[in-house]
Amino acid sequence: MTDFYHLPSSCSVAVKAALAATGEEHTQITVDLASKSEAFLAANPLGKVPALVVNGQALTEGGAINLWLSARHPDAGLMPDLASPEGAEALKWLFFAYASLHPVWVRIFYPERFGGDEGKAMARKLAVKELLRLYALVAAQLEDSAFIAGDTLSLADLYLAATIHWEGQLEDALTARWPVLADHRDRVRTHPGIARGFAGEFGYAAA
Ligand SMILES: N[C@@H](CCC(=O)N[C@@H](CS)C(=O)NCC(=O)O)C(=O)O
Repeated sequence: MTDFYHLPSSCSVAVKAALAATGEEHTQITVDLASKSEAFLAANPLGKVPALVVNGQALTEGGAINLWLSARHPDAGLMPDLASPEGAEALKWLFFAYASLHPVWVRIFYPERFGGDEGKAMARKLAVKELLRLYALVAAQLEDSAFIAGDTLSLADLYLAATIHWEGQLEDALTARWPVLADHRDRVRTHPGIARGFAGEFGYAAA
């Protein structure tokens, strides 16, 4: 039995997409961040999505959850052989997405955590600057390839495509500056197997 704790239009969309692509059976539980249930906090004491509870074992960290799902379902083709050069490239971008990019988005969503009430405007301003530096790398990579780690979709694409939808948080849209990001977002969210994960999210019609 698998329970998936999900917040619509958040980073947990990447796990929703991997669940759809792998066909892993699960029950989706929508989280209300303003009123966290005991079961959700037991799954992740930090009170963050995504969390997966598999036969009583709690899994957190979106990148780890998705790597585990992909290892369980190699036929879904969500990652190349990790020991190959392609695998190294896909892992590099997966960790870039979760370890470098996501924390910067957190600074934009919750600037008061980093600067308090007095410093939150500056915390947010510096985060936007850093975010643009990181998406410049993503955009440069996507000038030459359809997906972030080459011509085949991999797990980092799921997370990146979700985050590009958050550009409404910024004064200047990422996709206006880098149209390749819009192409990538649309390529991923309409990809066979993945599309069901994005359905009902970010204003798209439900499946
Ligand atoms: N390192 C965690 C971060 C998870 C995370 O920050 N999730 C956000 C939604 S995108 C959340 O639940 N935020 C609520 C909060 O920070 O209070 C992961 O990659 O899974």
